[in-house]
Amino acid sequence: MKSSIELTNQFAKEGSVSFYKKEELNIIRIQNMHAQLDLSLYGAQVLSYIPTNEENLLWMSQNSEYKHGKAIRGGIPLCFPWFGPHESDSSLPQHGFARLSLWNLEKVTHNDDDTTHLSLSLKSSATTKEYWPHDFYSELTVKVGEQLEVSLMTRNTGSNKFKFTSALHSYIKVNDINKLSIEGLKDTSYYWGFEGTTKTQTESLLRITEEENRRYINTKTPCILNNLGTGKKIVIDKSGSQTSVVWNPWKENCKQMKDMPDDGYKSFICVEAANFYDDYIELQAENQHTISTTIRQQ
Ligand code: TA6
Repeated sequence: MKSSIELTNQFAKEGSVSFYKKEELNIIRIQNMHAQLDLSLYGAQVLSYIPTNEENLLWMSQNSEYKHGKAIRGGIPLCFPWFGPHESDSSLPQHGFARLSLWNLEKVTHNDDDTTHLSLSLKSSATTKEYWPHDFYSELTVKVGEQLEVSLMTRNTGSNKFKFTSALHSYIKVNDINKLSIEGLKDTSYYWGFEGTTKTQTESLLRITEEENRRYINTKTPCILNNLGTGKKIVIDKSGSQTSVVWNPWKENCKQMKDMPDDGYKSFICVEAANFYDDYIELQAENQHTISTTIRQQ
């Protein structure tokens, strides 16, 4: 693991790229004319995205820990190479090992339009093979501009095909969950949690009034979050994904989660681009797949 001094020497640029430590973890901060973004190298997890003169669009739990071996609660955790519990071995970590791994910072580039691109990599190793026996190379690209774009590319670097599921588990900050409505999922079928049959959403606007754990299938459309009362909308678009997840744990579950304040559920909604159910990804040797999400305020 590179120290923050080594990272600073290699990548820092006065006024636009800096590093700091949060408990055990190295965080990179990007600052440009469009936004400020913090990302943890552990998990390659975006922690915050603050468009200039605006508030953070992402939610981060004030009770989150920043320690190796723990998932960070908030921002955009990467779920890979499986989403949810492992399908056959419950001793393996929920949502895979990507969010629990130290990623390598490969590049930070600045472009003429003052956007900044970051790329981080994770490749198979003896450690990843304790969880998943395949050879792979994953690259996370984060584009910091007028909108936030996060793309997770995975390539099969072995000689046998493999399958995986994944998600960009975005925690979006909302002013008040009771005043939130989500547009874009009308007439879309979804599984609720681990239920085996689907329902179809008939409402054009989804309101969150209790625990929600909807896994929409065959959907490619953006979701628009209306923060009622503020006049602000957040648009979450995606590609390389036909599954969208909407999750809020609500009151009781939230109390059980140590890394979330008791009333945390009131101020976020997870809207996730995913590959799950029939939308799992199968890669032949040398093939690759990219799942992306964009988040912007309107
Ligand atoms: O995406 C929804 C979900 O899979 C829920 O079932 C819930 O467990 C959530 O993710 C959070 O998972 P985590 O392991 O981060 O507590």
